[in-house]
Amino acid sequence: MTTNNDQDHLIPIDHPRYESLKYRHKIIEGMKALVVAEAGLIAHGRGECFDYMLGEKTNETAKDAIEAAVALLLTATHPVISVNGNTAALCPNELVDLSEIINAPLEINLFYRKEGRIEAIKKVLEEAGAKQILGLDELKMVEIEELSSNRRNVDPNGIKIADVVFVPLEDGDRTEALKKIGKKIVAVDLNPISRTSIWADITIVDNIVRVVPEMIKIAKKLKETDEKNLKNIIKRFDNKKNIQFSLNTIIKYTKKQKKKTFIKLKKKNKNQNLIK
Ligand code: PTJ
Repeated sequence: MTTNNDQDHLIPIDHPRYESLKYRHKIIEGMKALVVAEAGLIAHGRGECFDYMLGEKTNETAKDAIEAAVALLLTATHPVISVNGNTAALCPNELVDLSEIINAPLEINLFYRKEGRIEAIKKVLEEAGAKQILGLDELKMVEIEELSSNRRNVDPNGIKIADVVFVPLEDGDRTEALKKIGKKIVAVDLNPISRTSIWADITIVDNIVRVVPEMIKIAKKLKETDEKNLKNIIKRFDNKKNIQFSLNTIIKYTKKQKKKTFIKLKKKNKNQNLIK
């Protein structure tokens, strides 16, 4: 008998949407294991929609943002990687590798609190090789007053003292609040006009599953260069322009698809008329 748990075996590797279905499945399995919040499924769907309109690939605009992001994280005194349910389900191994390479601890910070979620995410990260995880002991957490959501509880050794916070897949409020208390923010958000995207210092408009491996690659390279070079990369980067370029990519891609679809529809109508 086929059950929901067998769904991954049903995706043939040559399926044209294999990659997308594979990550959908990770999110579904993550939700069953309490790693992903129910709302995480909806957030993923929203991300998929934007990814589709960006051509589902890492473009040059995103690569520029990734390079600047890595440079900023490497020059930070206390960089921190904030981990939520979706990111833990989608790319745990890569998050652990990035954390080691850029020397930034992983801190679990959740929007949707539910008993067992922190433990479930901790397990996933530990299985991926994480040695140190922040944000685990709720009694030791301190509050960020500027924030009213659950995310206000942060680790005193992590986000609280961080100068640069990496926040992949965020809900709107936090970036704004963290900016107000003087943190620099690197965001990953497929929606270039979300509040997070607009408030962040560096906005990477791309899918987290492609971003983190690319960050690892760039970090290995940039670690070999000097501080002056890293600072120049940061100085050259213009987030406002980068967001505009991402929006242009969506517009261009949509126009191209519109043309292609019209050609297909024309052909289809012709064939149907021939059959008649
Ligand atoms: O695990 P929790 O409790 O901390 O909750 C995590 C979610 C993601 C559910 C929570 O932060 C949330 O509700 O976020 P939002 O407000 O839905 O925003 C998530 C943003 O991430 C949206 O703008 C999506 O387009 C974007 N997004 C979704 N999937 C991806 C993505 N961006 C990059 N890569 C993705 N795979």
